[in-house]
Amino acid sequence: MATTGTDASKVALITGITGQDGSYLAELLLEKGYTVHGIVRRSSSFNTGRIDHIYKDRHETGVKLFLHYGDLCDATNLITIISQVRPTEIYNLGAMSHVKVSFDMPEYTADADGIGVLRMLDAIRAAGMEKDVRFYQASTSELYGKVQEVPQSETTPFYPRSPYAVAKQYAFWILVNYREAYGMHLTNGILFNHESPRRGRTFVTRKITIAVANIVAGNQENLYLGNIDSKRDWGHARDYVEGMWRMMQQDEPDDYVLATGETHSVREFVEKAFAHAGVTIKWKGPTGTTEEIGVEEGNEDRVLVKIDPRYFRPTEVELLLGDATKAKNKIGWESSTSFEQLVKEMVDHDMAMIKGDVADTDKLNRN
Ligand code: NDP
Ligand code: GDR
Repeated sequence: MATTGTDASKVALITGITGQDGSYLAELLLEKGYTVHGIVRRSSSFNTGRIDHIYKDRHETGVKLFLHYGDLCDATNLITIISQVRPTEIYNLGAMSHVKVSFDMPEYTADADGIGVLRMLDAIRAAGMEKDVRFYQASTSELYGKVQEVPQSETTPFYPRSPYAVAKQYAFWILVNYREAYGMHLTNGILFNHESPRRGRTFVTRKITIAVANIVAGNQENLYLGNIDSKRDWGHARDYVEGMWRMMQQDEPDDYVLATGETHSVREFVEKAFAHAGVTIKWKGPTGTTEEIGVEEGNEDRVLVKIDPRYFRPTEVELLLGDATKAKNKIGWESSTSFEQLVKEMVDHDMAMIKGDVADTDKLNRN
């Protein structure tokens, strides 16, 4: 694999560093000897729980992680940060990343997820750094949307099905355009769903694993879900940030799919998660309707899963299954966590978190 310079000479700037992927990526880059700068949104409550364990006050010695207040909706701020930090690699992970919420906030989503990328690219140009920096854009399998082809690869046509995906499609193409127009090192990583114990709690996998932990502990009765028949290609976020880094080490910029090559329904995720906690789910009622329920096998009066139409999307992405052959051949990347391992790690984590044996990152803060 082609690399440039020693890692100690590398300076990364990460937008979205407080998110799931940003926290794993920051850990990885610090391990590799990078100096890491992250953009953090000002919030009235602490939003740094996922990175508190790697953050040191900048007055201490040996500090390699620096945080800057900023926002993808503020062009002047981005120009200032990029000009001051002069990164060698930028990872643009910041986004309003919730598909369902994008239907409630379409304009903001377009601004942060679409125009935000344009602002980043123009900030690089304003800083005169277009030949000095490599840029990673967090593109998504949501671009494939309505099923055109299975499995989905870099050549599958896009058909976005949400304001989020439409904004990400703008981001994808403005990046390709700037790459061709200005010869910049810009790469789209088209990542399929990836999860972890650090996944936001309103995404379906984490919502399920926290609910399982709470139900088993007797803190909660039911789990309410939307469409349990949609299928996703779910990998582990830790594996996927390694793929992002590998893309940035290539001499030539390109676009790559990262995926596991397996797909599973939400229904299967629910079954596996409960099974791991010792509960067997049995489905009752008309399949795929709002009357369907999930009960405990052998104790069928105990209703564990209910369907709430509130969680359905106006337009759904029914089936995602990725083909990551190009990433395997060109950057030597493969997903290394199985579906079973992923579910187990998340359920184990959330059961321990409910018991108080591991920290709840949403409650941590940097005093
Ligand atoms: P998260 O939702 O966990 O993190 C999103 C991050 O973006 C947070 O740090 C958030 O800050 C920040 N952010 C939100 N809005 C803005 C803004 N206006 N300006 C600056 N920062 C902002 O997402 P993930 O870590 O899961 O995903 C990372 C990226 O990858 C996102 O762009 C997502 O769309 C994309 N993606 C994710 C996939 C997945 O399966 N996880 C798959 C494919 C793509 P705060 O903490 O303050 O909210
Ligand atoms: P997704 O992730 O939309 O694929 O986007 P999410 O976990 O939100 O949904 C996956 C599937 O589960 C169905 N579903 C529910 N979803 C949520 N959130 N809550 C529920 O109660 C529920 N019930 C069923 C959804 O309808 C959907 O089919 C994620 C995000 O990380 C994006 O930023 C990223 O781009 C894509 O993955 C790839």
